[in-house]
Amino acid sequence: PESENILAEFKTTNVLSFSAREKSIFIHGKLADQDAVVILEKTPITEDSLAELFSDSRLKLDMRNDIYSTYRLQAPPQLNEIKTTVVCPATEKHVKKYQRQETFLVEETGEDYQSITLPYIQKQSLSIQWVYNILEKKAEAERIVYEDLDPDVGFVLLPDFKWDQKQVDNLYLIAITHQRGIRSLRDLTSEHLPLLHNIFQKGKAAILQRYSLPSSKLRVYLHYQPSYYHLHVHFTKLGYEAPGCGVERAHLLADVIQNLQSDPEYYRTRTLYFPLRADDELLSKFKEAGRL
Ligand code: M7G
Repeated sequence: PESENILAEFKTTNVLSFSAREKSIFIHGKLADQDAVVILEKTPITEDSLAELFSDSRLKLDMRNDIYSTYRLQAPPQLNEIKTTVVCPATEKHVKKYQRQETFLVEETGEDYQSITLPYIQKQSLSIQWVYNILEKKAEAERIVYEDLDPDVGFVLLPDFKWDQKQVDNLYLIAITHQRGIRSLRDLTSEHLPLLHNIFQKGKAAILQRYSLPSSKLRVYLHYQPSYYHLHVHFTKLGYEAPGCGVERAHLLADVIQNLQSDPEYYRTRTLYFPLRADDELLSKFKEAGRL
């Protein structure tokens, strides 16, 4: 569906980050007096589109030298789209999330979690209204790839909004649990093993069925710290370096399951390591507590 060009009114405040290699730019600005973050990203060129690209484009010669020549190809509009994400109204946390920043590794014991992290996330974390909208079919209902409605072990599997679904090479889905109140890895105990097994097995089966991608091609993991404190599992294509998926934040679901099998309280008690941005208030809390 077509919608009016809201970006005509967008006023740029500053560029949060830019990558020539990833062909993306993250911009902070105003949309009708509200803070907004806009992400623009050129999409990959797929093999399927080549025939159309070659036959329907205009080619302008830049230079020719011996056996070498370079051109500018003007692709037809449908093959030259820019994936655009708008967050509006954006909170200060959103602006920070997308700003390139130096990061520091934090060492969080089970006690640190109780005394520093938990009180902080209880008052400061990003809203998870978007998650409830998905679970209640108030948004993205038509995008759902698979759903298990069981209130305990059920979940919704759907494309992550980072994925435009045009090619399987950068496949990215998320499984969101129907059960509410599981904030993160830290809340998991052996009681949740049936839930985790269910997401793992049925998520992989649904992806095989829909995208013909076998589980040997999938990276299935949780983030700690996540940005949104409602349990969800990331499914990405192996080998695709999804943005924001640093090794320090990722915990493979297969490992999470095994760790809980060998110690029911594993994630309550272990020291966990994760990077935080220089301007993250949680980092200041760790500093204030003398833990950094
Ligand atoms: P996370 O580990 O909490 O945080 O993952 P991260 O964004 O720092 O990785 C949340 C995941 O949900 C991310 O992969 C987001 O791209 C994705 N996501 C966030 N929002 C607000 C939406 C949304 O509204 N719809 C969908 N489909 N995915 C979203």
